Amino acid sequence: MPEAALHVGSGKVRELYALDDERLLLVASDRISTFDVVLPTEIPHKGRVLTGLSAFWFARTRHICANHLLALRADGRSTECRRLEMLPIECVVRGYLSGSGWKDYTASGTVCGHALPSGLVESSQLPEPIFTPATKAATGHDENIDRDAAAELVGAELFADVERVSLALYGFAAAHARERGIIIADTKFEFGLDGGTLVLGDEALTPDSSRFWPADEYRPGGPQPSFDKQFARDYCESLGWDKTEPGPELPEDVVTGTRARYVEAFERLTEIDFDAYLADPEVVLR
Ligand code: PZK
Repeated sequence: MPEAALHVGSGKVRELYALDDERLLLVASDRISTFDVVLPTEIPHKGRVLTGLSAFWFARTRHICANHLLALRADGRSTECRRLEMLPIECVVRGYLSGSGWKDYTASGTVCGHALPSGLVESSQLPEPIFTPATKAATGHDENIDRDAAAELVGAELFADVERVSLALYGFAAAHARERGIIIADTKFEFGLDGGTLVLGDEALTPDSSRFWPADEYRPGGPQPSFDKQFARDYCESLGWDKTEPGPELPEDVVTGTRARYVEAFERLTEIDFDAYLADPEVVLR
């Protein structure tokens, strides 16, 4: 637990504390959400998997963009971060057509002002990755916005920077993951400013901030199985649950299978044994 730290925010599955004026502590829990509802059953080590993966990407993308990571704590689930002035947009990059991108394409043939070729199907790979910013909705869901609206919110110069950096981060990570059997279909970055410098914040390139798909099961033309959450989703669907609060408890075999998939994603992407991470989290930074 954080020592004398003020709780400053809660996400669905994470907590944020202030350490001092310059530093925050981001703590990832083992909670899991499906269909946007947090379930009552935890997935052991899920928070450590996400924290370790995020730290791994921060360490390996410093040549592309500075990031907020100051220290990874020995518990493996807490990161000390530089406090930033966060930008008011979600920086989403899509390499494949899924979720709200697919929905917008079916309605208009465009996503966030990007005109896309006709004939694409659900989960199609895009001719090239696109930057599709969204507003941060206080309640409910983020709303996709076009480049003019995003540039209005952050300024034209900063918009150009976050677009270029987001595409470079996604390109680097998607190529790394694809070589290891994982498709990163899309991902969301959050940036902030430190002085005038653009800095990558939040968690990055985790299964909670991205869609991870098993490459060997990729079949465009419909929704793809989630690398990490598919067992939990399938179980929830099998119950006929109406996807409103409260979510169902997960049985032990679903918990075990889901945990194994998170650990598999970690080990494939980092090429580090997860037990080695638990023994010494800083292995992901080296
Ligand atoms: C910041 N959030 C999201 C909300 C969470 C996370 N480095 C930073 N500097 C300033 N603010 C933030 C960050 C980061 N990361 C992130 N909100 C503010 C959030 C609630 C719980 F765990």
